[in-house]
Amino acid sequence: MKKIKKVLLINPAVTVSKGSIRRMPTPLGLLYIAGSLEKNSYTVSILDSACEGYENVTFRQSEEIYGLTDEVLRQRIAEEMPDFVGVTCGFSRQEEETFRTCRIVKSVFPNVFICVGGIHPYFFSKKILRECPEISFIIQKEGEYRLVSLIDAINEERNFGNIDGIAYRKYGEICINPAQSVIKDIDALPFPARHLVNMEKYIDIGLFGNPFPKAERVDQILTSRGCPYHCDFCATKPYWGNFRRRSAENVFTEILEVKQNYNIQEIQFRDDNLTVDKKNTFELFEKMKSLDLVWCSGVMIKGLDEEMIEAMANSGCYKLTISPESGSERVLRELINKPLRMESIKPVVDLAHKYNISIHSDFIVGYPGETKNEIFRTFEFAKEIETDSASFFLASAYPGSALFERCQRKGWVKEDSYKTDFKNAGIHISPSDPEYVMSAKALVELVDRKTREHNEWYKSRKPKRWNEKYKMFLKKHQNESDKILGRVV
Ligand code: B12
Repeated sequence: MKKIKKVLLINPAVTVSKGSIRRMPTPLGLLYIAGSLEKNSYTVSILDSACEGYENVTFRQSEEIYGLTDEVLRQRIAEEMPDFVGVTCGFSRQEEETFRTCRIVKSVFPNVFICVGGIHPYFFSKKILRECPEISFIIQKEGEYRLVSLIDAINEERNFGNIDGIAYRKYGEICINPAQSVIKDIDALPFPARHLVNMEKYIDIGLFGNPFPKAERVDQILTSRGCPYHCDFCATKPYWGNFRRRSAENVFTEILEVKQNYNIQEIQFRDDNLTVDKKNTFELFEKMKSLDLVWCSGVMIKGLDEEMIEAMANSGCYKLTISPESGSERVLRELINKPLRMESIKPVVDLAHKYNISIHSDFIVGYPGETKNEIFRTFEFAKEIETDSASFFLASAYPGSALFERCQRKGWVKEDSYKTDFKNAGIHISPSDPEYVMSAKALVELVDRKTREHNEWYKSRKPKRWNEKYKMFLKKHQNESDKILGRVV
């Protein structure tokens, strides 16, 4: 058999709800894997269908898909002449585009092995191997070392029995070797292989995690993996496990690299929670003070005090995204399982404002078990804490979360509702259930209306701050100004 030398990694087209801001972050997972493959002497190329085909938008029911057409994708894959193909599937909703991509790969190179990875295939390995015969392997969880082990094993004609964390077929049966190890020393990983993608296009589009940047040239960096908490709706902990971080020195070196290579002026941290290890975070902020950079991130409210917020501001922070989730302590404690005290939230928002850092807040409403009063309390609470912008999301049963399992047990979601029923997140509680509050359709309308209302309310109160905040977005995406109000991040 021909030895594998050249690996092609593909980011499929992206599916979002109609009318959403079409974000275009770098495919960080693939960039990490590429770095690791290159270190092990494989030749790698990356085909980001979403980015290359960003302008090609098609519509399917309530969804919007952006990425290369079948024809162009086929042609691009053919040009790359890969010996092995890896495809990422980070969101459950991405399943259909992932399958489409794999079918196209096989139509061009029928003998090439395809491996997929990411959160969704991990939680649905059996189902995916059953439904998509084009896929030969699924990497379980972190892929940097596992993909190299898999390709080495194929090249050396070893069997896969003792490779940690892969799913595959053997004589028609599906075998899953569970992922038993995690990468403890993230500093040991090569930096994401940004040189393999057209960074200028991502920078030009400028819609990374936070689509409302302050500076012209943005990039993202991940400083940690995993989370110390285990919120009921979230798939992070079951996938990434316990919190692990990179050293401040290692992160700082990557920041210097992106600044130097791509003239980056703004860093958006892609972490679930940037400030878990306070000592290390202070060290990073201290180093960042020497750079002419601005930054933003999502953070956990717990542990944020004046010393931390001042250090953030001094190192260039202009915006934090917090997730109070609810205006009701009962909902947080009993339903969401989030260790957050209500009275700690407003002081953090006030402190951030004192240091001229803006605050975006994410809330979840319609949580199974939540009452109508609690839902409306959340809308009031967002105003009371005076968050600069807010997104109210409908409780969503994402595969991999405890909520998804509960909803399945109760019969509130269909197995594949994440594919067809995304906007109302697939949760349908029957009117005869004690948890029923209102229909899924009414809830969707409510969250959309309340998100818009909140953001209009803030705009009319602080017009100067508002204009400043959205200046860069409007400079690049003038004709999408209405999207700011609907889903402000
Ligand atoms: C940053 C982020 C975003 C960003 C950017 C996403 C992006 N495209 O990169 C933005 C803000 C756009 C976003 C949006 C949303 N997000 Co989000 N997001 C994240 C977050 C915090 C980090 C993702 C990330 O970059 N990880 C870092 C990289 C290095 O990891 P990775 O890509 O997974 O790759 C590693 C492995 O998975 C594996 N791997 C991945 N691909 C491949 C491929 C191969 C071949 C191999 C071998 C291995 C492999 O190896 C990689 C290296 O170790 C995760 C939570 C988390 N910690 O994972 C949620 C998460 C992925 N998001 C989630 C959700 C629900 C959403 C939204 C639906 C939220 C909403 N209501 O709008 C939207 C959906 C967008 C859409 N397309 O539909 C869920 C997904 C759950 C699910 N089962 O679908 C997650 C898990 C959070 C959660 N609450 O549970 N998100």
